[in-house]
Amino acid sequence: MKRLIKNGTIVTAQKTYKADILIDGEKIAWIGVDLPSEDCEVIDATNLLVLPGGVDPHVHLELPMFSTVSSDDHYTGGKAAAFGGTTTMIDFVSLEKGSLEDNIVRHRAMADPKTSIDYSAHMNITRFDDAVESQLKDLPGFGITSVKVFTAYNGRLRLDDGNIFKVMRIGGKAGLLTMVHAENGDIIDLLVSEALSAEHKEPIWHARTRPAWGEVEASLRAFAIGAQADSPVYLVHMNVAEEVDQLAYARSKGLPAMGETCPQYLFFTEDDLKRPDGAKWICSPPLRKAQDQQGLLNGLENGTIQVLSTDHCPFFYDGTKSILYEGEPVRIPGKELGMGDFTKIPNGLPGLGDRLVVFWNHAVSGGMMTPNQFVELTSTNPAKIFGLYPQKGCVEVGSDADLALWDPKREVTYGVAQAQHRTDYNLYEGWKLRGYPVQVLLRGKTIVRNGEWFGSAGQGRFLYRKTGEIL
Ligand code: DUC
Ligand code: ZN
Ligand code: ZN
Repeated sequence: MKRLIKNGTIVTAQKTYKADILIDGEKIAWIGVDLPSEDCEVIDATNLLVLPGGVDPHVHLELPMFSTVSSDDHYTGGKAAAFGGTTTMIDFVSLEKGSLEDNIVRHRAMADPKTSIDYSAHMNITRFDDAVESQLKDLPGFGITSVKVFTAYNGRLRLDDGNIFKVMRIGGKAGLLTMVHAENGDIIDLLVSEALSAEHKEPIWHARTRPAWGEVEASLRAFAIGAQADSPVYLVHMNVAEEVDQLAYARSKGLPAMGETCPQYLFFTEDDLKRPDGAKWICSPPLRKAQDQQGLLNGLENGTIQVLSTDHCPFFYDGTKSILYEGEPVRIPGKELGMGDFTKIPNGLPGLGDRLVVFWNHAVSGGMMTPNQFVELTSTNPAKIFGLYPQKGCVEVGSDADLALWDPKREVTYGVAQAQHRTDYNLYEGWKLRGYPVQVLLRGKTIVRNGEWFGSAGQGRFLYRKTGEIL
């Protein structure tokens, strides 16, 4: 049966207009005024906006960390995403034993049967040897057109600059985008060991041992290595105002440099780490200062930063106690592992389901951005940069019918009960939000309506991506 979304107001990155949307199977088949409704199931979108489903290009699902694992998997994470209006997510293939292909196959064997929304993955390049060197160019054949490298986590994830250069040089030729986690690994390790020797173990020391300037220099280094390797560079989880300056500088020189930030860096500061429950806010890189929040918001507003993602990597705050998830008790070791020692607190926080609602509330309901800019930052740009456009990221004939029916007037007191993440806390507990998705469709099928879930494990698909655009 065809479905007709009637009387809604479509919001794309370019324009806002009233029109009906005819869905045939999984695709948008027709967009027009007063479309005929014979033989259609009609969805009334009067007084609602119709947005393309959100695209979150930076999430970590079931990621092993320390002696535990991030508490959302591709089912629970996808479900939480859908409740918040996001219908596509991209996570990361960790590089463990075997070839790149072996690792991709293992990752997909874990994720494909579970995923409840469409997903793809980036490939982490955390070792560089002859095998990796020869296999990198094959990644697009597996539908993976982006890799992530690290300038921190010495001895674990970091590559030296020469090897980052080699990854970028091969990647640039093979149509891969290199994403960079930019911090100064040497200085972090030194400061962490000094802090521990001085018995500084509280969560605030997580921020104090990862200085902002380490990110500033590492981000310019990343762009400069990209320039030498003739490769595009995408800076992940930007959180420092001066990092935005580096990105603006690189772009002003004509470099193919892009970047993202995440809601936690816009709405919280390192002062939150000083709270009694500060462990909830531990993520890497850490939260910064009020002037950084402003620099990041300005960067999003003026187009220096292209994407708002989440770096979703949730852990329980108290993993010794169960929560009820879909009626069953669940507990997964979490932040309590680092009680009394910040270096043992799993790094990461929930955000996948929160991203659209908290950012809309602030940016659009707050009058700082148009709904079109919102769609651009949260759906269209990530779809373009990561090679999913126009299948995802837009409302166009021929695109997947991934849609969020959005009530801009709906007011919600938000928190762990509304967010559907599989964890025991939410950063935005008690926040009053204005603007909320009331119905969400994945490839034409309603998966969320008025707070009810109609989705299932495995209904999502792995997305084979093409080379993305440089924005
Ligand atoms: N940062 C986190 O906080 N968690 C997972 C990975 C990352 O980069
Ligand atoms: Zn990172
Ligand atoms: Zn991350």
